[in-house]
Amino acid sequence: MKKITNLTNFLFEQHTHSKKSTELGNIISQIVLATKIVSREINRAGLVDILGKTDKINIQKEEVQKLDELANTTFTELLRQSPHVAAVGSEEVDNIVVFTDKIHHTAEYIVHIDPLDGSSNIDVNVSVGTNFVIFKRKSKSGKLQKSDYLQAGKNAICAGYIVYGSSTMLVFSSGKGVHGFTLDPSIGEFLLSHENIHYPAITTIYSVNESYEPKWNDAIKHIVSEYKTSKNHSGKPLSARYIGSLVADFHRNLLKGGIFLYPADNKNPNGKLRLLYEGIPFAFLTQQAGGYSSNGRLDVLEIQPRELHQRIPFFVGTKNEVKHLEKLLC
Ligand code: AHM
Ligand code: MG
Repeated sequence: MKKITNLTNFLFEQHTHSKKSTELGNIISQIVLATKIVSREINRAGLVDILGKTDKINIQKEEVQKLDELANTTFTELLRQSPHVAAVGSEEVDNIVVFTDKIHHTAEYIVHIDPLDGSSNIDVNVSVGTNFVIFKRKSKSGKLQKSDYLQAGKNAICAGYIVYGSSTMLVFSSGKGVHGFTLDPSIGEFLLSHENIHYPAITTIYSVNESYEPKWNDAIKHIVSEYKTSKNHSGKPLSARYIGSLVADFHRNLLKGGIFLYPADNKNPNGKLRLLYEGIPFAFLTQQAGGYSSNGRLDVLEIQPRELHQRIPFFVGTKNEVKHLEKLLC
């Protein structure tokens, strides 16, 4: 019989019942509970009044969708219930949300989260996701410092994403490989379904929003044109696949072998995707899965964030293909 394990037991076993596994396990349980609620709401979104926009604009100057708001409130409030979470940085909120209740006095962890990624796909029944990364604060106690929540990805202790697709799947790493858990709705549990995920050796897919080509620089134009020929690093033309939900594009490329590109262009000189809760979670998982991520010059895990909503050009996928791209861009 196939081994049946849920996420918290798995984490507990991986970290040999240590203090870290108890604390992380508690935070992950809160994320799991929020995920089940958000997944339920997404599944019945067409039936109740939660599709469409609110009348708000977020810090990114984007219109806030009702599901964005619901996901943000659900994740933030459930993380607030964990005594180990000191603060949450969310795509939907201008500033870091610091928890100051009594239960958080000894809290040591910071969670950065994009509660609902792929907003443009919400209303059309296409996969969306949630991405998160967890850091441990650097200062031991007292007021939370910028240096506690603006940490480079190489310091992360755990990262993951949830893809709300034909099934709901949570993929995570706490530094000991990348593992996928699928929600079994009949029992309401995430069960281990993909143990030790690794990028395949061969790249078969490239993912980029090619409608922006007129705004790219010549190097990016050249690299993307190579993907359609045998001149790329893989030596064979690649297939194009682009969903427009980073989680779903990343998940497919991780399982099938692909490279995802969101370059800077002359409209977005720093790219579109945000370093802390979009770049770093996928960079961390990618490193654990044997891949590589770059902003075109540097390993994303080496970049020191200067601000909460900082944007970066983002290239992520199989190691050889991303390294090849980096060489052509430098
Ligand atoms: P969001 O966080 O507002 O949903 O934006 C991020 C999304 C990513 O999921 C996706 O990779 C990208 O934006 C798609 O952008 P574009 O529509 O410009 O291709
Ligand atoms: Mg996003």
